Order: sequence, then C-alpha cells, then structure tokens
Amino acid sequence: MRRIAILMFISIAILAACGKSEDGSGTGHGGHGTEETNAGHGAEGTHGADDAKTGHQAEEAKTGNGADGKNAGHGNHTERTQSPADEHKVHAVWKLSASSPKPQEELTLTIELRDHEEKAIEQFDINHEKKMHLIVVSEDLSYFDHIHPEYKEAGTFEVTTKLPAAGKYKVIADFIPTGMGSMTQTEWITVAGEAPQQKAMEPESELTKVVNGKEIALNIDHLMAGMDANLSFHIRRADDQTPVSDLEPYLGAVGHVVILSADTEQYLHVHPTDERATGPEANFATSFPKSGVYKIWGQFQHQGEVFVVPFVVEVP
Ligand SMILES: [Cu+2]
Repeated sequence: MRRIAILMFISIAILAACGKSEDGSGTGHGGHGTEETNAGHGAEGTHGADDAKTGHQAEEAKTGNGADGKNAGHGNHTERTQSPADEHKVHAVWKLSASSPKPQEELTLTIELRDHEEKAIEQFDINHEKKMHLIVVSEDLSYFDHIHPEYKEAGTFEVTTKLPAAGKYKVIADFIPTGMGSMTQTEWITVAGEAPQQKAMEPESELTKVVNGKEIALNIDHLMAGMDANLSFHIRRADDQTPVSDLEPYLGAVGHVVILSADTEQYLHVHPTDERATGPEANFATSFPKSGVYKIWGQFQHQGEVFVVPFVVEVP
C-alpha cells in the first residue's frame, strides 16, 4: 500500500515537472527539496531503502523543474519562517490517496514531518488553536482554502479535501515544531484533466468587496516592499452600511490574513495586531518582502459563518 502511494506521488511530481516548463512560472522546491531528501528515508523501520530512492527521484524531478523556470531554487523564500536555521532541520514527506486526483474527488493528503535524522517530529506548538494550518491555492490563486490537518501519530498529519478543477495546486503546511520557530513546507498537487485557462491576476485599484452580505474595505498604508505595512479591514453590512462590530473569534483571533505573491513564492500568514477586536476594524501588520503583485485573503467570522475576502494589490 505504501509502495503504491509513493509511486503515485512520483508520477504526480513528474507530471508537475512536465507541466511546469511550459508555462515557465518555475515552482519546484529547488535546492530545498534536494537537501531534504538526500538523507534518505531508511532510518525508520517502515521505510525501506527503495522508498528512500524513489523519494529522492521525485524530488530531483522537481528540482529540474525549478531550474527550467525563472525561479530555480526558490525554497528559501516560500518557506518563510522566523528561524530559517530550524526549517532546514525539518522536511516533509507528502502522500496522496490518489495518483491522479480528479476534480471534486475526495483526496486524502498525508504529511509526515521528520527531522534531519529522519526521526518523526511528534511535538508541535498549538498556534491559533491548531497544530497545523494548511493553505491550498490553485496556481493562478483563483482558488483558496484554509484547512486543518489532524495530527495522527509519529509525525503524521492527515486531511481529506476536494479540489475543484483540473490543474495545479500549491499546498502550504504551516506549523511550529516544539522548540523551533514557525515554519512551512510546501508541495504541488496536479489534478487530472485539462486545466481551465489560467487567469492573470490584475491589481485592484478599488479595495472594496461584498462577500456574504458584508462590505469589506481594505486600507493599506506603506504599501511598499520591505516596509512595515498596516492592513486595515473595515467591515459593514452591505445592505444598510451599518458597521459590523460583533465579529466572532475565528481560530482565536478577530481574523486571519494569508498573503501570497502572484508566483506563489512569497507566503505570509498574518495575525491581527489586536486579536480580541470584534470589528468594524481589524488591523494586521506585515511586510511585503519584494515588490510585485500579491493576493491577500482576509478570513473573518460573523454569526457563526466564516467568510473569505480576497484582494489583489501591487506592491511597489
Ligand atoms: Cu488555520
């Protein structure tokens, strides 16, 4: 069973590599992935030498892919962390329940976290009520999901989801191994079929959206790469413009903000400056690492319902 899962994983990695060179957006794990797997997986009884080899080949496929694109070896950027040194001590082995997942089909994702000696990482800090947050986006960032894999045992997390359409998806696992800093591990999943036309993201000049009967306005001051930027969301009812001042805590805070650059390389997970706020304002402080186009998703909860509001900005 394990062998099948790993074979499936490889074919996906190779498919991903093939698709990649055509659009040139270069998204392999680059050098990072290579480092992760060179150690091999033989240390644990359940992982034979063959598995170590196949895992390594899969990563090589992706490394080659990264080199084709414009962003070879980007791993350092995507895996944003407060302690990059810790991050290199950790790697993830991703497994999928289907070799070639179909649109709208249940897909179980298993993420095994191991240290540089291939030992399972078993202790995680709880961060905003969860041991792991998993962000799933389509390559063009038109699809966004934020889910919470369940910790099983021996460093393994598992989650079942459905991906809406053919094409490539990036998954970003965000977690804190106890005693280390916050870190991420990422993977690409390819859903079978002919991918719909990718939509280029257009920066929006007007940052106001209506979602779930709420009108959300985003104001950003100091929108410039490398600057401390303040993101201020103002939320009112769309029908009568009444300010919404009874937002409910979502995962222990007034809201959560996830930001990705258009090329998916830069990932930011931002928490509010005042977590106990209830609206109509929710403020977040962050810093955009580089200039370029970014998509920002704000997540809030009101009357028992979580809603997501996306914005696209250009950071000078
Ligand atoms: Cu989360």
